[in-house]
Amino acid sequence: MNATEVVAYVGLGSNLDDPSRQVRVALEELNRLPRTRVLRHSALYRSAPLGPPDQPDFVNAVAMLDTQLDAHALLDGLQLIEQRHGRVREVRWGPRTLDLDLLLFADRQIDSVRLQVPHPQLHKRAFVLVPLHEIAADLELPGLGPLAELLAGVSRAGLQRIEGTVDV
Ligand code: A4P
Ligand code: MG
Repeated sequence: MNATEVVAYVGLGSNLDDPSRQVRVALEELNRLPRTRVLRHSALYRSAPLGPPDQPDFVNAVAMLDTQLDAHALLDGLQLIEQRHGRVREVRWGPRTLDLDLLLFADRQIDSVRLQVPHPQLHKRAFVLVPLHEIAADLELPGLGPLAELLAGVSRAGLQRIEGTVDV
């Protein structure tokens, strides 16, 4: 890895139009972003919706990337993939075909108009912390502390690992 490459983590979520397939296809698309590779990804997890309860369960996963893109260019790439999946922004925290959140970008803390990293909700969400822990158990989150400690503070109720997940 040369000096311009960094490791980043992306959270994937879908609860419409065959969510498992949406997430699997998105993992392949992440791997095709310019100057970016998926190094590792978690299993898929089924999770009860956070937000309006009258919506289907989500499928969530987390991917570890290495990338030479800067954080905003990576966000552009994530949003293009979301758009290809027919994502229409309507209800906050409502149903979506694909949501890609930039969870972590190296050990950076970013607070711009378009981008907050670490993702502001990350430390409260079992559907992010559990799959993240599966692929990066020893992670330290900038400004937030050890992943294992954050994980101990959230409930796993409503979260279920989907067995039989195959690698891309
Ligand atoms: N933005 C700022 N920081 C980031 C970042 N780190 N990663 C900005 C991605 N985007 C970031 O996002 C709105 C704006 O956030 C973007 O334009 C970007 O510039 P959005 O995805 O359009 O809006 P949203 O997803 O409706 O809102 P929000 O607050 O991002 O929702 P979340 O946090 O993504 O949550 N329940 C379960 N079980 N599983 C889920 O995956 N997901 C959500 C959505 C709600 N409930 C869920 C799940
Ligand atoms: Mg989002």
